Amino acid sequence: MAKAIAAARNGITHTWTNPVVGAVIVKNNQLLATGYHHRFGDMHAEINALSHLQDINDARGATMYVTLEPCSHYGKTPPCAKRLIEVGIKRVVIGQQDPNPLVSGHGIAILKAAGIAVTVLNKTADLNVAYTFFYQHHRPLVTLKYATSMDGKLNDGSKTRTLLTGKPAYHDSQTLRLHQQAILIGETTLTVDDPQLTVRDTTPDFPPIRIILVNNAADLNRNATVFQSDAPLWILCRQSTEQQKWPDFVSVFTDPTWAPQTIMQLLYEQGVQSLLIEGGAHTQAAFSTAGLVDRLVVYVAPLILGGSGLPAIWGTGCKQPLPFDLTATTQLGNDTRFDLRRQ
Ligand code: AOF
Ligand code: ZN
Repeated sequence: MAKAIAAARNGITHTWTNPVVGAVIVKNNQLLATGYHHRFGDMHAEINALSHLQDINDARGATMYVTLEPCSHYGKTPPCAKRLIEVGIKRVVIGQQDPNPLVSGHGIAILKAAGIAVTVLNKTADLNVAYTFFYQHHRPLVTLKYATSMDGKLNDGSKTRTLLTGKPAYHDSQTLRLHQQAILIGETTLTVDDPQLTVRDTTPDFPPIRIILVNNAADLNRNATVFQSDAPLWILCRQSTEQQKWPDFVSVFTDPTWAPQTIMQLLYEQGVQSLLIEGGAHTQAAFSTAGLVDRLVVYVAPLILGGSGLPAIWGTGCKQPLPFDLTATTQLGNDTRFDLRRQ
């Protein structure tokens, strides 16, 4: 299974809303083939492993170790469970039952009905944290990310972007974006920071959807940097007073309040499994107090801003302190990254 897990990892950042999956085929204590799901829409790991056998007849009587339950449905590809039966696999060891209701338990049932010995280990859910979370909780896994000074401030109170952290933290935050399916900011951040919200250091196979929360879509400045990339851009507005002609990469959604729960519902319906919130203080407060922050990534820069800058979370008050567990601290040049997980 360790080899199947290592193979699965090769798919990270390429499989988009599909899980990363790895598979190995073993017979007479010999590793015959390894495979993984390379990219969204491509063949599944099990079929990829079978394709690496010298002779397909070698599959007869073999054991497959696969990190996720083999699928039972006709999706972009035919069901893997059926194929494993056809080629004569005798035993399947599964790392995790598939949380996707299309498959969950059905793949195992099909294999068992064909007389295949099946073992489920429950040890690979860490490979697909957001995928698993999405199907279990019916909303995306939410990570809140911000950078602060030593006195916990986001900016110096001026109307322009305050640069707090250095180059290593910048590159690190680009990697963080690369692993997300959507990035959300509020209107003040859009105006003050004028960000592009794209992944910069690499070209992602599937760029995260950029989501901006604004009051009136008609008031948006069309020269804003966010319009200079054609990565998907969703405008969540409370009103849109005129019929606009938007570029193809833009989608507009209207709701009078856009409460965090309503945003979660939209993202769930649209199949978005992970969301990164990148500001500002009010948006961060709204999601925190709604209990919708699952992960925190905080970059702390070694300086004091003082003055009238905004604290990281500002506006809506928490009824009681929100407890997190610290999972990692990383030094990035002069800055420190704190990783926390909701208790
Ligand atoms: C994958 N790769 O290696 C396995 C998957 O739309 P499809 O046909 O690609 O099916 C996607 C679903 O298939 C996915 O949500 C999961 O339930 C199941 N297994 N998917 O992308 C794989 N084994
Ligand atoms: Zn499959």
